[in-house]
Amino acid sequence: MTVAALEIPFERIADPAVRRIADKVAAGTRLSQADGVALFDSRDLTGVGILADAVNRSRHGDLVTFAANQHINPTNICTLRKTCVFCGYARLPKEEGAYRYTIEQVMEEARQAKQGLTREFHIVGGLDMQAGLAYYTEMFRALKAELPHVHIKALTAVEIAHIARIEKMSWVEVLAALKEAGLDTMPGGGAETFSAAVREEIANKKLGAADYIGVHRAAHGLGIRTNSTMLYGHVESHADRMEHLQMLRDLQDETGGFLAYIPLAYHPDDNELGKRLGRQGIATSGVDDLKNLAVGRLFLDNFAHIKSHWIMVTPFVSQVALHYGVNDLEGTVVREKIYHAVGAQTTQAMSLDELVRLIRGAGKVPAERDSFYRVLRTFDEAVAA
Ligand code: V47
Ligand code: SF4
Repeated sequence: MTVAALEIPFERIADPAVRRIADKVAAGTRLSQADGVALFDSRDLTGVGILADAVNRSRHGDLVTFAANQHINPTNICTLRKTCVFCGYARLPKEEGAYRYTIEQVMEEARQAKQGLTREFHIVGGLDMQAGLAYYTEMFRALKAELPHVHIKALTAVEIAHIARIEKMSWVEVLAALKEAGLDTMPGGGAETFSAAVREEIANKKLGAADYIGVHRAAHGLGIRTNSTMLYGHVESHADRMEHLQMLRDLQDETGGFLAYIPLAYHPDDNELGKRLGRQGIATSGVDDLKNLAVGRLFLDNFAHIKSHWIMVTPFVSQVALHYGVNDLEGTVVREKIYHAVGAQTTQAMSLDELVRLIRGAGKVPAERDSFYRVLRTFDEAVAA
């Protein structure tokens, strides 16, 4: 989608290396992995941002979208609990804090959507041996029966491969059964960083890069659109980041099935890797957060949408990111009175009014979208729920 001509203010880009890349962008030449590394290496954050902003504006103008979604995590029991050393969420079955919802518990949580604005459930959890195909097909059927208007975005590629393994089925068979039960799209989690050396260090038992791509290819083949992610800010190099983005761009060339790219900032608290790196309390920097979003916008020329996850990088960095190539914001959006009534923390959800204010504060036009990025309503003036 192009809404305007690409206009790059070259004179505002200080670093000659970034200006050379701007020439390529202006000529419609694809960026190489080496270009991506040069952008990450450059100290001219402003120049990189100006370039990404120009590309974003040519595609989306001033429009910034968000979806009203509700996250549901049905189980935190995970067989990889000891080997994904960056994860603070998973538990072993008998460990304190371990839980697996019954379908009724999932429904109780989902019913909050009845009075609210929720149009999408984002459902992901651990690799739980007791959560096989029947658990999820029953869950999706129950959700669709009671809340048919809510889109189901569920299960990462890693969870799909796990279900396939425990059920002794192929990925395609699992995906087809889930689709039939109500699965609409899939989130992009589980990608981490594709480099084999990095995976060996942070997630040595997790589904490998080729299989993550394989599951997404299988989903796209069945008409299931998916998102993509990259976990950054741990032990990966700039070259590792670009190898990762190359694999995503290649699959997108092949299938066109990705909806969005979401770089995920590594959080070092309450996990083994953070302790090992001596990084507890030291999250990624705002500069690196903005760079990851901007380089994603520039390198992934075949992706329509770049999403910032404000829960991970703070609402303020996400707001600034709207000038660094980002056209979409992720995050639970619940009306204030509703999420306070159910006891949610303000740090886990943002009211619609707050989100709209944040986007407007960046000089942009907020718009609510559906899960396929179709605009449902724009907020030109007063917020009307
Ligand atoms: O795959 C785990 C990441 C992901 C940590 O597709 C961590 O729309 C930071 O993928 N620090 C799950 N990140 C979340 C995810 C996601 C989020 C929002 C939207 C979408 C989408 C997908 O969270 C995991 C992993 O990469 N993660 N531990 C951590 N310590
Ligand atoms: Fe955590 Fe997911 Fe790894 Fe399980 S597979 S330990 S839930 S990151």
